[in-house]
Amino acid sequence: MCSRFFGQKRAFSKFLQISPLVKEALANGEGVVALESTVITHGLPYPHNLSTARSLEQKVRSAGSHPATIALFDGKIHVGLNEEQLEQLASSEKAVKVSTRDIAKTLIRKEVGGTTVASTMKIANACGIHVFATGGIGGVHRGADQTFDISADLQALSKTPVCVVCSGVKSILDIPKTVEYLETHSVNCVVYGNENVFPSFFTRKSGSRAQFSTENLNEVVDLLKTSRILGLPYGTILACPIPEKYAGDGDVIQNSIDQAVREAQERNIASQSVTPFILARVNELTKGASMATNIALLENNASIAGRLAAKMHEKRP
Ligand code: PSU
Repeated sequence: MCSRFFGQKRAFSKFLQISPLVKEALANGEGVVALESTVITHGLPYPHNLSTARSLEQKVRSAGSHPATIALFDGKIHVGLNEEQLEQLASSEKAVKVSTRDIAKTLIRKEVGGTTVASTMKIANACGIHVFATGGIGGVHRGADQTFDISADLQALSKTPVCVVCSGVKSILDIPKTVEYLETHSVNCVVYGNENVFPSFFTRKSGSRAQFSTENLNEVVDLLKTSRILGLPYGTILACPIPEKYAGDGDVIQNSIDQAVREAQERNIASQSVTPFILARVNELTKGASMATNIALLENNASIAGRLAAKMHEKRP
């Protein structure tokens, strides 16, 4: 496990550009939270993407940890962005979506790239960052029995010992199959709350159960540390239902999602373009309500991740 970690760090080091603040926080053993950037480049429109990127970093800081937003540009993997870099990323019209497969190609072409959950996990792990916050992970797409469309996020979760704090997966995906896949691939799947029901992104509940639920972040810290001690290479999902007061009107959002999924099929939109298309279309159909909900849950997850990362370094009796 250890040699694997150092091996990966060495392999990435030629391309890693870790910001001085993140470097110092890691060296001092302080909490660091990785933040993905596909949500900036493809998930939210400008300028909401920029204000959200800033507010997520602020939520992590207020919770006692350091943010490390991850993105690719100029042939480097940047971990921790300054204000100018955030602005550049948010306003780039040429940014590509970078899953694990695309890291090398984006580096050699020196493209601007927003990292998905999968690639952000790999990069975070190579830097020794164990906690990562996002909105939703990719999963098994509806109709995957025909299309084979399964997000590389699930593979990364099965092979990368990083904790992803998220609100589950959107019901644009097949939630029961996604949860089943996670179980098959030994990914810890914990609901943060008092009820063991896997959340459904915009709404608090799907019909699926997770591995267990807990209201105690110290228990999550123990789970992560014990998994590491055991040398288990799998990731962990900490699924956080959106706070009640922000939860969307489930029926309205569900109808919009169903319509957007139908339109994506009719227009033959496939592969990496499916999620961005559906997100944008659902936002149009809900007249912006889905974006406000999306931002609220992103911020909530960043706060929880900030608290979790800080607790990873707390001394307990
Ligand atoms: N879910 C969202 N918003 C997003 C994504 C997922 O609600 O922006 C992004 C994440 O970066 C996730 C990626 O890792 O989409 C998954 O894409 P794909 O299904 O192409 O692997």
